[in-house]
Amino acid sequence: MKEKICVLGLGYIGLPTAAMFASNGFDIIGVDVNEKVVNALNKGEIIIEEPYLDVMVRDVVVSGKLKASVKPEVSDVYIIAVPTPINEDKTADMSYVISATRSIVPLVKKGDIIILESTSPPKTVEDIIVPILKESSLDVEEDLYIAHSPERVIPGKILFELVENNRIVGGIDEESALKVKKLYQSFVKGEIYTTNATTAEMCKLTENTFRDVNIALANELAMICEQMNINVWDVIKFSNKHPRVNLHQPGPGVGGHCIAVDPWFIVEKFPETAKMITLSRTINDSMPEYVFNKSRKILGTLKDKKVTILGITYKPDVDDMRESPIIELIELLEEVSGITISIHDPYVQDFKYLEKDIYTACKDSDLVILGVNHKLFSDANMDRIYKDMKQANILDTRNFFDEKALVEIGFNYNLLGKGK
Ligand code: SAJ
Repeated sequence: MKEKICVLGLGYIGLPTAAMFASNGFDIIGVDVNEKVVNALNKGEIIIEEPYLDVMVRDVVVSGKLKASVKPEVSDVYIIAVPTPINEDKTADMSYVISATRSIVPLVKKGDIIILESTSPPKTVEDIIVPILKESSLDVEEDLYIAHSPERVIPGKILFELVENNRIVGGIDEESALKVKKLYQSFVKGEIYTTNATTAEMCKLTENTFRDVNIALANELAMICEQMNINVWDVIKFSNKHPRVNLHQPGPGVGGHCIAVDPWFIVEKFPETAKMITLSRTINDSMPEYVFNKSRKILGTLKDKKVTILGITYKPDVDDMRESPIIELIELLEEVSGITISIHDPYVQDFKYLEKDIYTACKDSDLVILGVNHKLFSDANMDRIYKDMKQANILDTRNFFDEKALVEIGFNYNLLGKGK
């Protein structure tokens, strides 16, 4: 008999995970505190954008394998996939994890499996999950199987990566880890490595910190290369030809709910020791202001000018705006007196200054800033944009445009990380 699984949290991770288990024959009850999400889901609809997820969800709702509710139900497995946002003081807000865990205390029975998927500070399973579950009448270590199995999928490719990626399962004991490994093996094609819970927590944070530190290095190199009047994108491209070098790309900052956040979960626990991690966060967080200052230099002054931003999501080809550095850039621009801001993003339906049409957004503009390299932008007729702009200045923060082609049209092309 297949187990019944209760997935708590139906966001970017919980929902695809729930749908994936459901389409592999499990009975799933998906739980979310947001009634809108629950009602939509019970009609077979989803309110997030992720390729192929709508089709998969519709199928499993129609077949009765996935149902949604605002309250958890007695199940055999509980997967906690609620958000772990960051507080103002850069500590993790664990309130959703805590309340999700509390909500299953009255339901858990001997032999149940509890999995934390949410990215969490080290020792969350040991210091938060296990003590809360001890509020039940069970002998937690004896009766329950508990593990952390961090999600590692990338938005935009979630369904593919859920199946193909390797996975880590960190149990409170070996038996827990092996039980949870077996469960994920029902759909995961990648390797599943077992370890203890704290190691698994630290692996997830380390992966995203690795990326953040590398991006910070790329951003620092971008600023250095500008001062030397050379092109950082060439420096990175050619350096990466070395077999043991893998530099990341510079940009206007780091967004999303993962890379810009997770390193702080290590810093929170080890503020004195985590020096490089803290510095990397600071460098990446300073990039919107760097782009703002570069824009000012291009125009002399931003006062009374029209600035157009192409792309405001946190990365290309997604609708996700969480922690987008471009939003911070917009906030800086808003402080300039007399400025007109115009935005075009084909993935965003609802935001201030938004123009549905790229040409309207660029019309009479003094500066176009390419914030995110959505592939769709390559369809734009740059001749037409050039003709309609008041001053044909472009600031490309992603090395997206073909510099030669734009210069030929007549643009004053500026690239982040390249001096004039
Ligand atoms: N970025 C750069 N330069 C780069 C790469 C990225 O500036 O060279 C920026 C992007 O523009 C974006 C941000 O970093 O603003 C993060 O984007 P991303 O595509 O690197 O990562 P996320 O946040 O979408 O997803 C990451 C992934 N982690 C790793 O690749 C190690 C994903 O596998 C995780 O599951 C996800 O975080 C998560 O949920 O933690």
